[in-house]
Amino acid sequence: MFVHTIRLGALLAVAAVIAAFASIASAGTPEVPPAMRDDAPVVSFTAPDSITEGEPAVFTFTRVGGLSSDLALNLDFFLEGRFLLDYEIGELRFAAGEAEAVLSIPTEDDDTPEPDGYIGVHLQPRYYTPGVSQPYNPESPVYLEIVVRDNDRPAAT
Ligand SMILES: [Ca+2]
Ligand SMILES: [Ca+2]
Repeated sequence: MFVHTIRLGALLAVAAVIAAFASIASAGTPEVPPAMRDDAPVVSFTAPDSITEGEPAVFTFTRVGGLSSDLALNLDFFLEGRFLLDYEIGELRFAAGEAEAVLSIPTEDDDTPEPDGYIGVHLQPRYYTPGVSQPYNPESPVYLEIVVRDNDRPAAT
């Protein structure tokens, strides 16, 4: 549900995003990258409605348009519940020539009865500059979440 985009969740990609900005800033070349044109690819993504804990949460991204260069995505992550095995999620990018990029986040099948949770991904524009064409254009819906269902029964009392 889109309402969750305004919720403050676990922002897991901050370090990767900052690192990406830093490397671009230090490059110091005023050259306009090839993707910064009006023919910027359109990126959309899909995800299942729900999984059971222990299954990976898989978000599949597709780009339509220029495929010649690699393309990093700017993602925000939202989380409810304790389902992740690893809270460090690396940068996701399309390889040059590839129209599809898959983000697979492993979840843990623990023994703890707990409420169902979710993993949400918000696809953001990349390096937003007012009035300048973007390296890619996110296609709606830009936010999807996968419900993570618990599969443990409460302990007998
Ligand atoms: Ca379990
Ligand atoms: Ca559990």
